[in-house]
Amino acid sequence: FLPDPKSAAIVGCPFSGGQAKIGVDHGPIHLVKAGLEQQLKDLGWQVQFDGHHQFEEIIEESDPPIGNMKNPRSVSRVCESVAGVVSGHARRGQLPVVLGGDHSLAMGTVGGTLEVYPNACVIWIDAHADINTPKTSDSGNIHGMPLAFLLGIAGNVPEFAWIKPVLRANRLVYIGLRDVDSAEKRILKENGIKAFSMHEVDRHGIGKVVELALDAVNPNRDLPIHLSFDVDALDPSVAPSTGTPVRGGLTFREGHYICEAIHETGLLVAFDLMEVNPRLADAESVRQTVAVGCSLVRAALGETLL
Ligand code: 4U7
Ligand code: MN
Ligand code: MN
Ligand code: MN
Repeated sequence: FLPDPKSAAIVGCPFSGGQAKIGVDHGPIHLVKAGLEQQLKDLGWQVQFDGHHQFEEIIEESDPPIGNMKNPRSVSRVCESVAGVVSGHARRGQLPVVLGGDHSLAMGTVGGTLEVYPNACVIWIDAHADINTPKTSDSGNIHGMPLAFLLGIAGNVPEFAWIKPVLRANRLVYIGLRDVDSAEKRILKENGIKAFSMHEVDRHGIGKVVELALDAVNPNRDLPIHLSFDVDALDPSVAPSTGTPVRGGLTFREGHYICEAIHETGLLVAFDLMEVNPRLADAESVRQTVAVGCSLVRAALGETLL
């Protein structure tokens, strides 16, 4: 089944433990302060927002690395709780709009979506592939690993045993990649995962790329879609306030086009907006990044230009 038409739930996830820079936990607060809830209501949506999630009680005070994984217990417990919240909203027919926080949270968001929509496909918009395993990751930052856990290729990490290998490689597609680690390139090849890097965006144009991406994971246009948007997919001139900016990214319009085109399929069941960090860059850059974040959510929920 699909969610009720025009019923959404904003899930604010102020969490930064999947990476090392302070501030990304303030992303959701800024996005909501900018008026996101009312903006979605103005588009005709019923919006539930119960305040940001409080992770203090489940975050582990002492959380030494496991192998090279940083803050593993906190990340795991936060994601497990987010998965429950997301699946709860989805079961009630609402479209979860999850505001990060860092992209490790996607273990929770995608996990939650796939509990309710087991055949959903995932469209991952990012400069990065986020598919390192604990063994291949150089940084140890778990926001670079969520897809490895979701695909079940991360190896045996007992702390993450709750994550079932719910995502199949043929249901995952990327747009926007331009900073992929060499081990990640191997993982993508070995698993036959479809990816459209900035090279393909340059070659075909964004319109064609979105069509090809949908052909890859949703050939009959009948499967539910989880759209996970890392704001660093956008060019740093468009979205400067993020922890791992990479030049040569999507333009303002290319980012919005992706959201608009996915909305037009009528198949969107969950949307993540991740990695907005209002503590990085100057006040005007922060304002710009938060505004573009809100605007992407609106596009995914049906805002049109005409
Ligand atoms: B994000 C990186 F090494 N691949 O694993 C890593 F380049 O959620 C970056 O996309 C990960 O922002 C970026 O640390 C994670 C690095
Ligand atoms: Mn990224
Ligand atoms: Mn990411
Ligand atoms: Mn990032």
